[in-house]
Amino acid sequence: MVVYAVYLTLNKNAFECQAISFFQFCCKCCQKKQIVKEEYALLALGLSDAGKSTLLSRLCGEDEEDSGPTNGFSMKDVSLTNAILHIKEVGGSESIRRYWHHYFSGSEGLIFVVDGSSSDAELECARSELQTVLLHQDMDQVPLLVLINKIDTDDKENQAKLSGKLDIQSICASRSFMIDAYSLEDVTHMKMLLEKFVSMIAQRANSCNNPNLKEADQDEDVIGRF
Ligand SMILES: Nc1nc2c(ncn2[C@@H]2O[C@H](COP(=O)(O)OP(=O)(O)OP(=O)(O)O)[C@@H](O)[C@H]2O)c(=O)[nH]1
Ligand SMILES: [Mg+2]
Repeated sequence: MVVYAVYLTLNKNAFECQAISFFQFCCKCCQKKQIVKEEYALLALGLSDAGKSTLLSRLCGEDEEDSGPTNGFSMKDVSLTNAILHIKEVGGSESIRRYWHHYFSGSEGLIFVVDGSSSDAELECARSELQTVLLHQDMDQVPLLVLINKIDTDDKENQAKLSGKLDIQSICASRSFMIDAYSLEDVTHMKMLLEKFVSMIAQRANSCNNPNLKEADQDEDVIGRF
């Protein structure tokens, strides 16, 4: 060891080579530990006051003050264990809804937030707006995640009733979709739903690239349904 230290001291070049090798070794170790996450561009829509901004702030770990209605759009990056989501929220007021279609292009998944305490008329409005979105050519076969809030997440009967009123299954036809309720108090559950949704998006992308998988995937399309 002492002889080696003396050798390195005397031979500056050898010392530099050893230092570079050690540096390269450290870099390789760090690279191995890095988990490469897929990134997805998602769109978050829903009527005004549905809870989109609040949901995204909570997912980002922000102390959300009531920031008021979103005028135009806002962007948030949400980090999950399996992916990074770049989520664009567009305001849901009537005056903004007519511009929603400008934000469709490039979306790999749609999150549609519904206020579970809405009246029947409001639910019908949400259903009709969602249907219009899904019929747009830029949203063709884009996977859908419907998230219902402001209700008891254990009340499966009420959730099923809301799901029926939204009539998601028939407006989705062959599209991949999930529908579930969340509570702002349970961020882990919210993230778990998004992770499932990301897996659904990835699965659809794979089956589009490999048509042989398409038939086998069909039954797996509707997950997280009440
Ligand atoms: N009880 C309850 N209130 C919520 C929940 N999510 C949002 N809110 C409240 O609902 C109101 C509207 O929330 P926002 O997140 O601003 O709604 P938004 O969908 O972003 O509305 P726009 O930007 O106008 O389209 C706020 O007062 C929130 O505090 C929820 O899960 N439970
Ligand atoms: Mg908002």
